[in-house]
Amino acid sequence: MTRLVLVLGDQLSETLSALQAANRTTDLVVMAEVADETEYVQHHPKKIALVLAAMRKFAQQLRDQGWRVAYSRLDDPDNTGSIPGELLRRAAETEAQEVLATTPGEWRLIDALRMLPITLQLHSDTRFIATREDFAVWAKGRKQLRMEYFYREMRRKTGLLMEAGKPIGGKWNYDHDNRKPAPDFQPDAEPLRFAPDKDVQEVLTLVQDRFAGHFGELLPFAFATNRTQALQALEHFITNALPRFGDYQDAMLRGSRTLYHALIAPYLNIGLLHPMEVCRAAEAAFHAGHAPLNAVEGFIRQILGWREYVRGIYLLEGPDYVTRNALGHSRPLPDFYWGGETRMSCIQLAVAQTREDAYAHHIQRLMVTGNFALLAGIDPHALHEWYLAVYADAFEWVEAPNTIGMSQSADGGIIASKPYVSSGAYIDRMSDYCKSCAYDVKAKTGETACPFNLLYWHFLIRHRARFDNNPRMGNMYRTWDRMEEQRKSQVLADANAFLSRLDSGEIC
Ligand code: FAD
Ligand code: DLZ
Ligand code: SF4
Repeated sequence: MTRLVLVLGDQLSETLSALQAANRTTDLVVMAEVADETEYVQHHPKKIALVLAAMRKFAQQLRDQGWRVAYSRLDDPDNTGSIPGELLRRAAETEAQEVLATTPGEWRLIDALRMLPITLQLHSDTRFIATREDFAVWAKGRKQLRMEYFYREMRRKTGLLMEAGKPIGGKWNYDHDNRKPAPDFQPDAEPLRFAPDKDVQEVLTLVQDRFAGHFGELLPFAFATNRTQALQALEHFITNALPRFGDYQDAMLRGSRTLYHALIAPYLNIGLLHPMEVCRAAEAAFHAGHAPLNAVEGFIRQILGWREYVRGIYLLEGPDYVTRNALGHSRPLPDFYWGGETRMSCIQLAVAQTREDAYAHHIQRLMVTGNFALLAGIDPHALHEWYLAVYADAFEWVEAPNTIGMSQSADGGIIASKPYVSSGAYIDRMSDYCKSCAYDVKAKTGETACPFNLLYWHFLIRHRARFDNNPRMGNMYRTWDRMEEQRKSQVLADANAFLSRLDSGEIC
C-alpha cells in the first residue's frame, strides 16, 4: 500500500526523518509549490525564488536516487493551493491511506497537518542539535531561560571547543573581544555568488510574473540552490571571512553589506546545510590555526547557542507567542520599512539593502530597524510580519523569537534580560552611517537631533515602572535622574513632536 511522504520547502535534507522512515520503492514523496505558502506573508521575491528553485532541484535529486516524487508546480492547473489540499489530492490519486511527515517548523502547518482526515505519522525533526525534548528538560524548573547557560550545556554535550570537560581557552564566551567598531578599511571578504542556471532561470520567470507586487528586488539572484553549492558557500566563508567574523560581528559599513558574516542562514533554514557540520567546519578551522578562538567561538555560539535556543523557546511557548505584546505597543509600522522616504540614514540604508538583497546582518536587524521600532512603540506583530516577509532566511520558528523576544521585549523578558535599546551613539560608534545623515547624532534635543537620541529617553520614561528595578538598567535611570528638569522636559517634548510627525506621515 502506497504511503505519502511529505517534504516541505524548508525540509530539503536527504537525512529528513520522514524520508528515513519511508520506503523508496513503494512510497510516494509529495512536494508542492502552493499559494498558501508563497502568500502567508508578502515574502521577498528572492526568498520565494530560493525556496522554489531549491525544492525543484531537491525533487530531481530524490528522483535520481530512485524515489518516486509527485511534484506540484505553482502554475499546475490542478494545484489546490495548500499543503493539506495537495496531500489529499495525491491521496485520492493513489488511494494512499497514510502520510509520513517530519514535524513542520511552524505551528500554523503543524496544526494544519493534524487536521488532515487521513492517518498521520509525524516524525520529529532531527536536523537540529538539540531535540525539542532536550530543550524542555533543560528549561524545566528554571526561573530564567538564559541562552548562555543553554549554550554551555550544548558545548558540554557536543564537545565542541571543549578540552578535558573544560572550554578551550578557559572561557565559555569571547563576546568582549567581538565588539570592534566599523573598520576603517574595506573588508576583503565577499560571499560566494552563484549565477542562475536554466532551472533557476525558469523559477525567476515564474516569480517575476506572479510576485512582482511584493516588496523586494528579484534580480540579481545569486543564492545557492542545492547542497553542493551551499557547501561551497560554507567553505568560502570559513576560508575568507571566519577569521575576522568575531572582530567585526557588530560593525556596519555603507560600503560592505556583509562584512565578515556567513550568509548561510537561508541554507541552514531550508535544510541544505546541517548546523552540526557547520559548527564542526568552524571548529576544524580553529584547530588548523586558520581562525582565532574569539571568531570561532562567536560563530559557533550563534548556531549551537542562539539558533537552537530560539527554536526551543518557540516550541516551548506555543502558537500564541507571536501575538505577545508585553509593552502594549500599537503604533503602525511606518511606510519607510517598505521603502518609503526617510531622513534617517541608518534606516534608509538597512531597508534599501533589505529590498535589494533580502539580507541584512544581525546588528542591522537588532540595533537599527528593531531598535527604532522598539523605541517608537511599533506594534510588535506588524514588525514580526515584516521580518518574516523580507529576509531570505525568515521562518517563523527562528524569526519570531528574535523579533518578539530578543528585539522587541514583547514576550515579557523571556529571551532578553533587558530591552535592546540604544541612542544614536551606539549606531555612530559601530557604523559609518551617521556621517551621511540629515540628523545630527551628537544633538540631544532640537529638530535636527537624531531621533534615536530623543526616543531612547522617551522609551525609558514611558516604561519606567517596568524597568526601574532591572539591575542592568539602573545606570540609565540614574543618568536621567541627574539631568536638569528643563532638559528632561525638552527631550520628552522633542520626542513627542517627532512621534507626532511620524504619525501624521511626514517624512521623518
Ligand atoms: P552570521 O552572522 O554569519 O551568523 C552565523 C549563523 O548563526 C547564521 O547563519 C544563523 O544561522 C545563526 N544565527 C546568528 N544569530 C542568530 C540568532 N539570533 N538566532 C538564530 N540564529 C542565529 N535568523 C534567521 O535565521 N531567520 C530569521 O528570520 C531571523 N530573523 C531575525 C529577526 C530579528 C529582529 C533579529 C534581531 C535577528 C534575526 N535572525 C534571524 C538572526 C540573525 O540576524 C540571522 O540569523 C543572521 O543575520 C543571518 O545572517 P548570516 O547567515 O550572515 O549570519
Ligand atoms: C517559504 C515557503 C515558500 C515561499 N513556498 C513554499 C512552497 O510553495 N511549498 C512548501 O512546501 N514550502 C514553502 N515554503 C516553506 C514553508 O512555508 C515552510 O515549510 C513552513 O513555513 C514551515 O516552516
Ligand atoms: Fe541613524 Fe541617528 Fe545616525 Fe542618523 S544620526 S544615521 S538617525 S543613528
